[in-house]
Amino acid sequence: MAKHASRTDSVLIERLGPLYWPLYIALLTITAVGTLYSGVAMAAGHDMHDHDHDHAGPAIVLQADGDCARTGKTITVNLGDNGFDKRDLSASLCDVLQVTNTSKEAEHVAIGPHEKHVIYPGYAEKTMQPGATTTIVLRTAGDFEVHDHYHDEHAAEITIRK
Ligand SMILES: [Cu+2]
Repeated sequence: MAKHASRTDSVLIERLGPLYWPLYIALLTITAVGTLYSGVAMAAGHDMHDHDHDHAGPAIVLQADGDCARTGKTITVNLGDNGFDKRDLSASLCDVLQVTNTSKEAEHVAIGPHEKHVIYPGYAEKTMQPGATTTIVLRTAGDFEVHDHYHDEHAAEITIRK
């Protein structure tokens, strides 16, 4: 009797076994695609933008994509009383963004949305008096908003390619 029962069990397992394979593969695929997607989204800076207005969590600390021992071209932008004189910037990794306060008031260049600045590697936010220049080595690639924290309606977009 016992012999018969165990035989039935093994037949059952043999029959059910193949059914689990598609499920197992589907699960693996979903996990792999999910991991890939979140990596790509983070690199492109998209995920941050979509969720920043919904909640205020801890600041996002970006990792550098390069040490930028050698820097590329310098992109100069003026931040005046009406905001940035260039609002759609494109750069390559390790280029240098140089923002000069040409307005009559103190300014403060921040990266990311006003509600949730990102911590950009090598850049410490600080107040710029009229005439002062802030220099940012573009060590992390992605699409970012750059804004004047004291007049947050003054913003520009920058795309940094690897
Ligand atoms: Cu801000």
